[in-house]
Amino acid sequence: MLDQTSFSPLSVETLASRLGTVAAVTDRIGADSSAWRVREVGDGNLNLVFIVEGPAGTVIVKQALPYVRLVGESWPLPLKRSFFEYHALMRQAERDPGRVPEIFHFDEAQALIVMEFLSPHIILRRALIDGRMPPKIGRDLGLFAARTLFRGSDLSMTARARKADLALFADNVELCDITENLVFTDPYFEAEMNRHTPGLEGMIASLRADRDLKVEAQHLKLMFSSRAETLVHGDLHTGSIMVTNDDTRVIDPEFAFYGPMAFDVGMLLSNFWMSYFSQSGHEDGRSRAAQRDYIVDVVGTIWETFRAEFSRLFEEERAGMLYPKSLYEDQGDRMGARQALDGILHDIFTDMLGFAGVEMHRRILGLAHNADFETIEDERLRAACETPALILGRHLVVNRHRIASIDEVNSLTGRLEKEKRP
Ligand code: SR1
Ligand code: MG
Repeated sequence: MLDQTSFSPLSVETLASRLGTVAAVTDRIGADSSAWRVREVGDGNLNLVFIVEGPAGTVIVKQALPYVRLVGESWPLPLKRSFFEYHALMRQAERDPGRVPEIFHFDEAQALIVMEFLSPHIILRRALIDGRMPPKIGRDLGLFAARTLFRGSDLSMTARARKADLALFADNVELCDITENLVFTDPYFEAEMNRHTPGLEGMIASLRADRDLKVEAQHLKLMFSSRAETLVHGDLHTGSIMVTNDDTRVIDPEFAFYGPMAFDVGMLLSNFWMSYFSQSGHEDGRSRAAQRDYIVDVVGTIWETFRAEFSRLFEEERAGMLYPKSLYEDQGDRMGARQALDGILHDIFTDMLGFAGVEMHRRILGLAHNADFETIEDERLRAACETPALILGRHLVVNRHRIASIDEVNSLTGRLEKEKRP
């Protein structure tokens, strides 16, 4: 049990004296802690993040706070999320080497992780807002999703190892509770912490009166809470990814738990589609048409890469208890294995669309909005950008079983974007 009594939050003033004797830090940035330069740069909803620069190098120190930073001490949140983040990062590093920051030190009592300083990386969400087009992200993210999701499941692990991990991450109750409420429920009624851009009231009223939508959103919540298929990142949006033109890193898996295969991919694609609709709010005199085309291309690449890599792993690495080769390949029935794989991928695709839909709604109607829309200062323009995302979100949640391909969704985003223009 984590002893919360010894916990003490770091500050810019105290960090050097607190970590000055930790070899994992001094070995990397230099032992003279009086020469360290410390900046707090956390801009997320939950934690403290420090950049610590010494004569020999730089590290990141991330520390959980015992409450939700975005809201304040009135919303307590356990420090143990740092433990889940650490363990998720270790597993992701094994399952897709090089795609997460290197971890140098973990202090469970202080809920802090010392990790690689990624430079000159920037947050992907920021890059997309600025109109940048990092060229490798589609492939990198598709591979990351396929490898981490496949290799954390009963398709790959021994039943004993997977069940041990299932038990380990089952205690991440409070972070799951955030998602269960904020993503699947709060957008669909007048929850206390909800907020929205003025001008969306008519749209909101119609979404909250939409019985099919509310039923489907709860079906998705049931899936989220009960389908312990694999270790998911749990919060895989474009703010949890850092990029350069040559490198892509996935950060912040503190929401990790055993959940549905489709959850991470749904969250991820949703955030690209929201970025797509936000582009016209960032035009600044120059068209963002090319940026929209780029986003469509990235979405297609992520999904196709995910499919291809998941299929490869299914064929080459399938060693868990599910769909054993003894039933198919070993009997000369390769078609049987193919049929099983097609069924799995079909279900992931359908569920992924549903998760993408609720994510759109919660980022526009709930507590935690995204900078893609929030940085559009003109509220009328912002509402105009958010409206097609709300419409698409509803379509994805309610009609997901009837959507045949990722191209179909990308074409619909194009039509909705055109319709919104005067
Ligand atoms: C109260 S936490 C709000 C959101 O921030 C995190 O990044 C997750 O997305 C969570 O839903
Ligand atoms: Mg985060």
